[in-house]
Amino acid sequence: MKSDGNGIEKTIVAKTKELGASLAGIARIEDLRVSKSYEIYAKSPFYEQYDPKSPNYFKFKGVKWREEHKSVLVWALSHPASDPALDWWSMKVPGFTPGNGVMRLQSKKLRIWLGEEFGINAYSLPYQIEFGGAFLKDSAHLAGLGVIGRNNLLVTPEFGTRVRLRGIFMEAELEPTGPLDFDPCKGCDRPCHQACPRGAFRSGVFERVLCKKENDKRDADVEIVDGSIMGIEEASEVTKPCRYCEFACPVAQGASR
Ligand code: B12
Repeated sequence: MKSDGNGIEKTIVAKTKELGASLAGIARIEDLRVSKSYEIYAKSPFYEQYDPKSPNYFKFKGVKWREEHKSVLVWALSHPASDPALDWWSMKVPGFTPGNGVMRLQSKKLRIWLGEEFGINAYSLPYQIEFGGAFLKDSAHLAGLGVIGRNNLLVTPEFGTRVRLRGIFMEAELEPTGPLDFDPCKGCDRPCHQACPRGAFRSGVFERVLCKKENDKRDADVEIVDGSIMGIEEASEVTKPCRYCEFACPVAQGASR
């Protein structure tokens, strides 16, 4: 299917927001394939299952990006500092974090709606790259939700860095809704770099190994949290990922949903 030029993209973005997304947009998969993360990741994968030498290196564990997938719908859910539990991990929570749980359901509803409303076949992307997921910051940049900041995160005008992302591949050639003309890091003295407890920006750019040290430590530092906080019946073991670089970003401080 091809865009009819009559604003199907606007209808899809509006529906995504109606279902609870804070921001939404569309990008071309051919642009995503050549985006920076794919170039870098092929040289230094975070997950050892990723095999850049395989004939089709988007193929992980039998999951493959299909030729028919032409566009990605990407959306953001605001994760304000006032609602920290959205981001806490528990094996007992569907989708592992309360925020991901919400986005998984949005994804299912959107996939069904795209089929019923427009006859578009869609594929709800898993979060993990090694199970066929896509790089969501690059997708969101191309779709115009925000730009990649010096903190290595997507910075959006409306919510700063404090969003979580999700995506759906669509068998439809749609017009991209981005990128955005926005340059929030220009002239900023980079409080995000100072805030990192591991000095992950000490060289001036993000160093994954240092960031991972902090998140691995937090992974081991589990706390028992009441089920009511995580939206489930029983108490569970919870880990709280690091958010110092996110919270330090001055863009849209104080924004809630
Ligand atoms: C693996 C992973 C991690 C790993 C490894 C991180 C890494 N960056 O390598 C660990 C556990 C360390 C981690 C840490 C964090 N993560 Co993380 N992570 C992921 C995951 C699953 C894949 C990311 C990845 O491997 N990218 C590939 C590498 C090569 O790229 P990169 O280093 O991240 O960044 C590249 C791009 O920015 C690109 N780039 C640079 N400039 C430009 C310019 C343009 C124009 C474009 C298009 C691209 C581009 O090049 C960069 C490499 O130098 C994504 C989810 C997903 N499916 O995308 C979440 C994700 C990126 N993480 C997220 C978050 C929030 C975090 C943390 C704050 C921890 C937390 N509270 O969850 C920290 C932040 C660290 C930081 N400042 O980057 C969010 C980001 C939200 C946002 N606003 O951007 C995501 C999207 C998950 C989500 N739930 O929404 N993460």
